[in-house]
Amino acid sequence: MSGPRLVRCLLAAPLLLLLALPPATFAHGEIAQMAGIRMRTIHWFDTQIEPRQVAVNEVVTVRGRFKVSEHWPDYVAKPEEWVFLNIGVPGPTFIRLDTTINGMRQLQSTALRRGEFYDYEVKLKARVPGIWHVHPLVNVWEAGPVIGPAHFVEITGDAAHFVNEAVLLNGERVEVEQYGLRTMSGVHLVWLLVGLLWIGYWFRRLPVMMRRYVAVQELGEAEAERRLIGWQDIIVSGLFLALVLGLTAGIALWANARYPITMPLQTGRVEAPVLPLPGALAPIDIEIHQARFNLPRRTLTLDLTVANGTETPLAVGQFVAGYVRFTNGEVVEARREDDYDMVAPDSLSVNRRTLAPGASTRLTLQLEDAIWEEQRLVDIVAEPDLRIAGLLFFYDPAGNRYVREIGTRITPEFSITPAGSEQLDNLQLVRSPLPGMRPDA
Ligand SMILES: [Cu+2]
Repeated sequence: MSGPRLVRCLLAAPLLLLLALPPATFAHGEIAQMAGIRMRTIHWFDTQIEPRQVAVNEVVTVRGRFKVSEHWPDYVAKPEEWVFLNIGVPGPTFIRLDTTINGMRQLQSTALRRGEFYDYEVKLKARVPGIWHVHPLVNVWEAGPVIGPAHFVEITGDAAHFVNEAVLLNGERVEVEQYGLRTMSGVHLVWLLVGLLWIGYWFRRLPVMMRRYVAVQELGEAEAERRLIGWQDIIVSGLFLALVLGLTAGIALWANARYPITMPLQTGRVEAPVLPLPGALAPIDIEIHQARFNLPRRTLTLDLTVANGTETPLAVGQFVAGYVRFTNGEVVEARREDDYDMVAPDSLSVNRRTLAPGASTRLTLQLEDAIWEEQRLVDIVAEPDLRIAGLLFFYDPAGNRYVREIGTRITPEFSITPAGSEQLDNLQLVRSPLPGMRPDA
């Protein structure tokens, strides 16, 4: 084998290997988004997607709550502009019957306020059989979708039995799946035919390209054009132009006569009302002293002081960042339903079991779970804004729940026991926290 050929073979070998061994797909769409965006935009909780098994035409309800983060990144378009609560499913496998946010119907775009809690409910009608991963999601204008936690819903039955009837404003009852479909196909076919005729005319004598190319090379552009395009071509082109304009006008006139009453798609937005979440009003103050993310241990350690202004002892039960929930097994019961369930049961540990009423307590919280890796939230250490946010849930002995959002810069650690970490902790205890370590609020 000659030298260059050998080199080419060697270069091609890894490519061939790639072709021969297609990599398995582990990613699941949602984790492609920047971790910082997922953890600092919408915090989803109390998500319910029920029932999980339905037949075609049956209704699935997606409901839950979310908080629009106070720590919304500066580089992401703001939710006070235009947002739309939607459902993330693979294609039109459901149709959406109704959506409400804080009890208000939401057919159009809406605006959400940072720092507020929202209750939502979406009713879906099963359309295409299969097993689908159903997420609630909020589309943010110019920022894209912010996805919520998902569950698999199985649709059984036959897609042919799907019914999507609607009564029009003129009283006509129509089946939306087929309504106007023949007209649309007809109009498309007409234009396809016009396009084919146009191409057919110019390609009627072969070869087309080479002959013209040679003429342009030999005669120059102006002379070639004069000789190649004759009177016949000009007349045919004129006829085509007249045909296109005539067809456009004709189809428009026909459509106006056939459908005399039409309504344009509605734009504009309706702003979702703000209703305070009872548990979010309790007098609990949190000061963050330090937040460290240990990459090899997949652990976030939060060093905080919690001032419990309520009249009851509290326990830290849950931390929700974006769509991921970290729960404290001693306080909150949680179960992982499938590999894509975004809950990490028993992943939250606290060095103090309860926070006495009326007192400030220094706490160390550890959130340790492989879910950081699975959901690619560890990528936060590679992002230009090392900051996270999340909701801390406290529980009293009566089972009442209190919520506070925290947000902070984090310090990444790249070895299991970073040198000097102990001394740093002691320093932090004595000194006031570094400016960068303070909560953003
Ligand atoms: Cu999914």
